[in-house]
Amino acid sequence: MNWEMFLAPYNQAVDELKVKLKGMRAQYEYGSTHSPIEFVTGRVKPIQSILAKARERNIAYPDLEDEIQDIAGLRVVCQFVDDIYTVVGMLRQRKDFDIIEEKDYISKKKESGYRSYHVIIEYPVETIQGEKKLLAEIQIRTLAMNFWATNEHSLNYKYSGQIPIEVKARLKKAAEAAFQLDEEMSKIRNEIQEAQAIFRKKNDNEPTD
Ligand code: 0O2
Repeated sequence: MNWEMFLAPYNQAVDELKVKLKGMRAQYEYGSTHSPIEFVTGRVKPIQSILAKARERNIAYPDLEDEIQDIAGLRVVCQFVDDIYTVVGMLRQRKDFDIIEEKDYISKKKESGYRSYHVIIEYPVETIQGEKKLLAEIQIRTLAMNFWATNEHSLNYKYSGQIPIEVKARLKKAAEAAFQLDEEMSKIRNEIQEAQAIFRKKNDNEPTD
């Protein structure tokens, strides 16, 4: 198996999608309006993780491309829960990829406490052999959801997926706290955005050397 060749179009897709999603944020900034996107990250799944997922699910090589939807992964992090739905709405309108599935782990969180909105897309990459359509997963979540998921992911890694019960219980409490934080921030969203608009204006008016 030539991994470099297999992963090349996925690397290209992640690079291109990062530019496109960051471009959405930049367009809001030029207009000096609140951006629903706080930041964007992207990664190609490490080979070891692809192999582990394939082993776990009994997936053979030729089916990797169809069965593992997040070999190309993008993450859009937002300030507020409502921003997530604004981003999803914008993704639905785009003409440069097709959405093939949406997984709403916000209205229905996972057993672990995980919350996030996943959009699986079919993205065309131009290669020297012609167009290649591949799957990519865009995870859209708030800063609070991201904080929780990042920490839970580290613990899962540390304990090889077998997090002790007492740590699991704490993670559930933390997930509830993150949910409450999102709720409270949503309630004072207008106040926060007014303050941020004042900062933006002040920075725009300040002379640059
Ligand atoms: P990594 O290391 O982030 O790449 P499905 O077939 O739909 O049941 P699948 O294909 O795993 O399951 O899709 P799902 O559930 O949407 O999860 C895909 C990715 O979402 C995961 O990739 C994680 O990035 C994230 N995710 C899902 N559940 C959890 C969770 O409970 N905790 C955390 N921290 N992240 C989660 P990988 O390959 O698991 O991991």
